[in-house]
Amino acid sequence: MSQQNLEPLDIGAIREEFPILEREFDGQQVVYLDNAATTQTPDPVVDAMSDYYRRYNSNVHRGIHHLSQEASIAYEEAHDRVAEFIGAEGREEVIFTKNTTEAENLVAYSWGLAELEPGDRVVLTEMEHHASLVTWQQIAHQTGADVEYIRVDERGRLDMDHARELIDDDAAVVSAVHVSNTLGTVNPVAELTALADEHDALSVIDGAQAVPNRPVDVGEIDADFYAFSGHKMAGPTGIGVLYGKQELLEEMDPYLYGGGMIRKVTFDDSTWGELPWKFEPGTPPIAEAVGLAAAVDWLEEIGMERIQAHEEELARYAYEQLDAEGDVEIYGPEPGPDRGGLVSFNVEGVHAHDLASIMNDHTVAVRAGDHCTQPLHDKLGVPASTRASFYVYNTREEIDKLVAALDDARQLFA
Ligand code: C6P
Repeated sequence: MSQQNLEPLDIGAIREEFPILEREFDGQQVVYLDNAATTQTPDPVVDAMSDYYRRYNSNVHRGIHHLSQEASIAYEEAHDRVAEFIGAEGREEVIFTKNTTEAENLVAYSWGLAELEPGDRVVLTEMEHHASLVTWQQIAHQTGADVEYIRVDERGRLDMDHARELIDDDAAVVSAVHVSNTLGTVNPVAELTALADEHDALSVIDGAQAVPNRPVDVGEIDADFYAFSGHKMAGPTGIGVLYGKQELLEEMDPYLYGGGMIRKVTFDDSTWGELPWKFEPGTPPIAEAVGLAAAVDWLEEIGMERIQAHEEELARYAYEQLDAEGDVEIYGPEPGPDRGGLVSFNVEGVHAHDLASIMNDHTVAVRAGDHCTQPLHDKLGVPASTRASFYVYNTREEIDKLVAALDDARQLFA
């Protein structure tokens, strides 16, 4: 994408909306580089949720009193806001779930259990997060379908020749991550959904690491389903989104049953309500929906292109600084348009957890572990990696602090 014409972000002003970033531990200000796990929440989002609790907290779709009406309108309009943000046709295509994981389970249980048969092929990628990998693996065990994985090459990119081999007429599902939470790779998801479509396979895209930091248009990607989480995009925990094409959602049975999702219930049977409520039984995440809509407003006001440009710039800087160290192995593609805003790495002779612990002594928050991509780490030949992941409020100076902390780790462990 062209970064030249984009006005740079006013990071100072943005940071003022995140009091948490001023916190200090042992006299050192926190450097938060664990944004792929959860991003921080700006004041306008916290204020929107606080306003809900202070002024119109009530259950939705159940009461005819004023408070319930206000809560219901806010909850419903949050669907509209998210639909507009991702280019969906309308609220019918936006289902609120608990998180990306639940969104993936909804598709796998509701569509997968009903439709998969022995001999069908479920095509995943070797860089899938456990949220889709484990889910489809288990549904395949239950239905007799086979799971195959599109290979990841030595630079952390998908082998698209292998994808074309696997996505043939036996393929029933293609489920792929948009941006890898471990390698940072931005996958050619529109190409994958087109291949799936050519062979009448269902396409499911995990957008947990994409929607927070780049413009995403589900119409352009043309996936049947697209999943993401509120807490990775400046929104609250406890809410995720499953986008689904309306005609598919109409045909599918619910994944969870209960109140709020039915049309008619008798002692013998039940029928289902309208979309999206058919997939949202029980009391939904109302305050969280209000917070998510506020997060979308906040992100759009900054501009998704500018956020993407800022993250790409930070990822490039971090990659180059770490690469210059000599004893650091970095996973995933070189900096460029197919690398998102995170860098996973290992320092020779230092375990990832020890490194993260030294980083914490410097008040630098990073994640160490397998990042819920165990099979990918097996393939990389390491049990764990350390990951620095960036967001709209991070700076080059924070990356310098991360790099400076490496020396301590070497002295202690290498
Ligand atoms: N990754 C991390 O990398 P939930 O926890 O349901 O909100 O999101 C699950 C999920 C699904 N797909 C991808 C690509 C993800 O990165 C994640 C969450 C976090 O630190 C936690 S493992």
